[in-house]
Amino acid sequence: MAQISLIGAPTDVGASLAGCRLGPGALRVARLASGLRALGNDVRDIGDVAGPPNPRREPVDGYKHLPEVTAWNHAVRDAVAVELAEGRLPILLGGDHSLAIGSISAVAAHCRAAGKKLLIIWVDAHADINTNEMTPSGNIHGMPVACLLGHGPAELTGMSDQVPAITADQIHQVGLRSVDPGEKRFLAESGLAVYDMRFLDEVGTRRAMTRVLASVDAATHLHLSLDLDFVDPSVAPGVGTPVVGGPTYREAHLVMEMIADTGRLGSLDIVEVNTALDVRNATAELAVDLVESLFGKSTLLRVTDLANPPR
Ligand code: NNH
Ligand code: MN
Ligand code: MN
Ligand code: MN
Repeated sequence: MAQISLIGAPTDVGASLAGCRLGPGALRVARLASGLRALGNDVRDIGDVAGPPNPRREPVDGYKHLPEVTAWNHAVRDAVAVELAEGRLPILLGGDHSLAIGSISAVAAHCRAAGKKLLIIWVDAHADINTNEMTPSGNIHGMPVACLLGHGPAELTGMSDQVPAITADQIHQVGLRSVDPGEKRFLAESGLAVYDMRFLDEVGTRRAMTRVLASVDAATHLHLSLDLDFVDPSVAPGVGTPVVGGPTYREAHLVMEMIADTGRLGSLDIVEVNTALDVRNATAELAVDLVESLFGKSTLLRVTDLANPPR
């Protein structure tokens, strides 16, 4: 059982389409907190952090809304750091995926201070490893992995206790199926572990996840960065940049269940839920279902329950 803190960051300054600023509210309406409490967790909702509105400006030097993205990420970084310092497990409710820069910068600094080994599982249809020179869009939600690896503007690469915030061996990407040409080169050069859709098809979700999690041990802090566009858009329609050919409802659940089984989840981002594009809040409800599995909800008793069976 975990001490969980929910942190809302209602913004879409890093995205292409407006609407994921409504994500935190949609996730709350889908009963995220009560779902987690029903599993025995202590849940504190700290509310939303604040930041500037979306100015809807054109990119400058290849970055759209860099000052606004920076401001939101400072707020997220600081809120996540406070909850981690109190020994709690922060869940960032986005908002767009650029917010993972602040969230993971705080997590990386925390892990270094605590002597923990950080492994980030980046679950997404996209690689999010663009730079201002490679980006097709200028949207910073396509750049957080590059920024965390030290490639980006100083405002965003310098949010942790060191630059780069993380190294390529600390991140494994799962579910990719839309990677821009510059990103393909960057991924190959950085040697980052990518389990793309073809890999999941050929090897199977279970065996792929066994490899993703192979290095996890008692000293590991797992951070899951969950972009809801990971799941096939037939199941997760409420996202700004849907890509066909994603995991089914059950395949996505197996990914969560296998992470749950490690018992090492230390922090989580839930991002890119775009309520304005959703159908009856289905994508927020899917996110809550996935998070319940991530925190151990299962059909049958789990091995870890046997010592302490629920009544
Ligand atoms: N790769 C594209 C870009 O950089 C799309 C990124 N969109 C995402 N990423 N939703 O997860 O603009
Ligand atoms: Mn993403
Ligand atoms: Mn994505
Ligand atoms: Mn439910």
